[in-house]
Amino acid sequence: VTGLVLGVIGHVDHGKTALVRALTGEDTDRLPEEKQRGISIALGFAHLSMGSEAGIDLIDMPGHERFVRTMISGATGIDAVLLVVAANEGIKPQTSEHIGIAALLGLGRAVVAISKADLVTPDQARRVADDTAALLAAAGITPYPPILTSTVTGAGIDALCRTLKALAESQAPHAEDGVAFLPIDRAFSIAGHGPVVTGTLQGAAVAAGDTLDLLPSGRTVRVKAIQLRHTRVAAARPGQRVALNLRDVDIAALKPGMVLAAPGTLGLSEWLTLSLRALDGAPALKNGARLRALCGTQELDVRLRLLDRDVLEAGQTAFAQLRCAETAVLPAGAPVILRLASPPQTVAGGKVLEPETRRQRRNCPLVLQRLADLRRLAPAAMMLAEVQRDGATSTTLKRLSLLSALAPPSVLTVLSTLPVVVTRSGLVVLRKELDRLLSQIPALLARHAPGLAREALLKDLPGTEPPVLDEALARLLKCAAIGKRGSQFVVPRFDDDGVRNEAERASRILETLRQGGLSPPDPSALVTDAQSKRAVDRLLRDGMIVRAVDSAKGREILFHRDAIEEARHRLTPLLARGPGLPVTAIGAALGISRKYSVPLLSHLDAIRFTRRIEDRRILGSPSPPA
Ligand SMILES: Nc1nc2c(ncn2[C@@H]2O[C@H](COP(=O)(O)OP(=O)(O)OP(=O)(O)O)[C@@H](O)[C@H]2O)c(=O)[nH]1
Ligand SMILES: [Mg+2]
Repeated sequence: VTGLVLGVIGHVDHGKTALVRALTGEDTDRLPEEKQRGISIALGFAHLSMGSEAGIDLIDMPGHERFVRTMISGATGIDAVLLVVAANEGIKPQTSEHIGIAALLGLGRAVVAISKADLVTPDQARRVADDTAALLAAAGITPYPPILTSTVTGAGIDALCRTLKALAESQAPHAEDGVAFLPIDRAFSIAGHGPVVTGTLQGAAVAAGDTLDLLPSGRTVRVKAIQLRHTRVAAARPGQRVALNLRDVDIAALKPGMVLAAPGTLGLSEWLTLSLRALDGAPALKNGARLRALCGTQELDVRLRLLDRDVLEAGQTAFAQLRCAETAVLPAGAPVILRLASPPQTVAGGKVLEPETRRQRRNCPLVLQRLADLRRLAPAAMMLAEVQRDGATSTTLKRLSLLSALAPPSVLTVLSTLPVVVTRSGLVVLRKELDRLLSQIPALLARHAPGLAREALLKDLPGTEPPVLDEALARLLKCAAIGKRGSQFVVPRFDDDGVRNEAERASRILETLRQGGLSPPDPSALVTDAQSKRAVDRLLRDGMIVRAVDSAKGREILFHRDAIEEARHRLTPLLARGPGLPVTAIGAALGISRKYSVPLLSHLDAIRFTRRIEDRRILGSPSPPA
């Protein structure tokens, strides 16, 4: 059981706050103004315990039409809704609008409470229940059978409670392999503790001590402590309502609508690309229309750019872009609700397909095909399509993480199942493109004595993208398959002139291994005679090089100690988070094949830098500072 965040929605005065109190004993109308006017203004938070750590977090939304924006900010990240409709009034405008918003947010699960059943006959109450169920069904939401309730007589409260628990028990766990993202819905300061922000955590877990980006300001903050329902915890998981006590930041710098995100994962979007749907009954939206966009707890002025039509009619689905007057901070997949400023009305909504993008050409088949892929394809197929379509110049690990909303280690895991290679610079290229170059370049150089410069190689290898050529050259240099003299790439000549003694031989082997990095030449190429064997033994004894063994294959590889250091340096951030990585993903991250990654990891396991759990590696016991 993972717990559930439930939004309580419905028209003003239909008894939402009264039901939350009957269920939880908590009064969520806390503000003096709420008491005085008898309506909810701010979001209310209450908790329905289920006897275990998992319970239901209720978010009591205001129903008044002036507070629909507040309702939308509260609906960010919720799992399901409790729709409240008063038996004496039946369906009213914000009943429909809230249902429309729930549907646009992609919420498929709902419980219906018909409130104030004490004020009408059972027949009348049942009619309202039937109307409500039909309205939800028309919006694509299948509710549990409606429950007739009264907070005056207590009727139906136990039944409602049981249904909510059934809903919570069937809640699927939230994925944790995304990018941690917290849209801030409240920010306040607690004497003696400092600034606190609250929200519904998404994407990935956050732990005390973590560093996060505060956006849009871009500053770095640290999580001092975490609370779930007033209880201090070491870490919070996606889908939970959290309160984060922060350090390295002043309360004045924290506002609702800002976002906390895992470092370096999210940027600012001036342009967002969306898959959009117009609500039934909404007025037609023209290309260029000015709208208010509500995304998470952010609210922005935007201009609509329809990519596949000139007018979006009620009920239609389209690809569109939003140009934001101020920058938005949203991951792919985040829901966006669009409203008219006046008269205020929810008209459309959808999901972000591509954050941090630029203006796209309208009515362009290539653009539309790509967007259809982004909307439709599972991560692996989507990533392969991106690499095939864009070539090496624009597909980076960072970009794929942004498009899939998966954390970089999870992207590497997906990529390890695909015929692609991740270069040192984080480019993702098709393996066959790189392999082609790895075989062509030495042959080409052999034909062009004394050698060729990079530009000449580019000209002689038509269709080659510069970053792929650079990766191929770097790999060939590393394994000494080619050499470099000045700006010329050459095929190496093997002459042992000048190698007069073992020490000189040792320094030469050491240099070859240093250049070979994480994919050095085979030991058999280095150890050719008794002298070179003695040299290698000495280097091993001195700790200058490391022997790593793939015991299953009975193969060994010699690494320069700098290469091992480099591997540790690059793997630490990737392994520090999440559930660890399989060998293939680690190989992809380091840009090396299994021939090198398997012995490397068995060495790293042996020195306790890594630890093996099933097919994955995590960081081993912390090594003492170097
Ligand atoms: N007779 C009767 N009155 C009720 C019942 N539930 C709530 N009320 C009354 O209806 C009024 C509105 O109740 P709230 O719970 O504040 O309504 P709400 O949906 O939270 O209103 P907003 O948050 O402003 O949208 C209050 O005066 C309640 O006492 C009920 O079951 N029976
Ligand atoms: Mg209320």
